[in-house]
Amino acid sequence: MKRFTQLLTLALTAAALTGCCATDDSASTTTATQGTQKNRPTLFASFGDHVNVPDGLTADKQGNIFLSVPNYVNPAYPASILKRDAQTGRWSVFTTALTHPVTKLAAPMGIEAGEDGNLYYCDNQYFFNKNYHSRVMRVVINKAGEPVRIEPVIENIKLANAIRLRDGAIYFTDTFFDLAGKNLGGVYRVPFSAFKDKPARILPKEQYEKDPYLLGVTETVILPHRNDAAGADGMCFDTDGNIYTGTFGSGRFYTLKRKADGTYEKPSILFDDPARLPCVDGITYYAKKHWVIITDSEQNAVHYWDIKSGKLGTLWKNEDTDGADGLLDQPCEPLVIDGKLIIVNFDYTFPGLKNKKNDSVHTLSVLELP
Ligand SMILES: [Ca+2]
Ligand SMILES: [Ca+2]
Ligand SMILES: [Ca+2]
Repeated sequence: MKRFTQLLTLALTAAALTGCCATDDSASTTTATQGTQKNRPTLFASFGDHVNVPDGLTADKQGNIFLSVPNYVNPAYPASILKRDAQTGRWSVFTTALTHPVTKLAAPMGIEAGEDGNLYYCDNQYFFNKNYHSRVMRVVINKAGEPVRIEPVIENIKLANAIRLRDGAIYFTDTFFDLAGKNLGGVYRVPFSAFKDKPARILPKEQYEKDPYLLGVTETVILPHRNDAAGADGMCFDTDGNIYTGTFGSGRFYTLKRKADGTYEKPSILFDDPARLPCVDGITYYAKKHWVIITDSEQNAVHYWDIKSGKLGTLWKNEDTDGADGLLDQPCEPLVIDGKLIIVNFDYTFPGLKNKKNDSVHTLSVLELP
């Protein structure tokens, strides 16, 4: 795999030299189109078509950043995981993603660096086949930091979306249950012990109430201008281990409170006003302010939930754009690193979003956190 990755990196470097190179921290000179004028995002990175749809972000202990790249717009470019070297700031292909034996495609979404030195990611097969082909995958990494192999650890998922690791378990969201009359999504917890010998399997959705791995469900109230039933999308913990999640289709924002014994209360709604928050995509925790940061794919916005005051605020919002100057173009996963917020622009549009075009500019944005 190392040799293949090196060859691919060389090929992509050559492509970059002909006009699609990644850049960091480029200053922006154009003015904002709309929204809160402070916190204006700037361009963090821009890629050629080998990154035609990026999604997830994580950082390892050394500060290297990993970006998952499902490439839904043009899967002729293989789905992959890119790495930004903490020392040089250079991007390269860390590995291509493992394809599914039925769909022959891969689609890495939420990604998290584990304490064990490996990478874990959600493989979203739902856009190719809705019949439970999505999985949680592990990229096994050796002591030299090179990827050795990729293997499934959790199977039988509908739309594996966000992933977090904590207390010896994988937590992930499944965005669709596809049960008639109920627009459900779910948050799952699968301990590492459950996939020691072979991949763990969650139950089919008809049996969700009996699934020992299911922590709780979300419910989406469909917005007419979107007609999107998508449920639980992003997910994070705060320092006390409480979980936050929200629905992509309607922006209903939930918490699952951690009990003293380490189990979780059922989800309770913290905020439910689609006029202000119509869509929850990526979620991350900003410890310094005790905020949950939320990207809003519909409105090209970044919001925050102030846990102490129980109020929603907006850091930034802009109109439709291709993102070339760093503005948001259907923002998905955010990452807090070194006092900055890096935001991936998914730019793979769905009905009713501000983003009207899967354009040819593929970017990450960055904004300074207060
Ligand atoms: Ca997502
Ligand atoms: Ca774009
Ligand atoms: Ca766009």
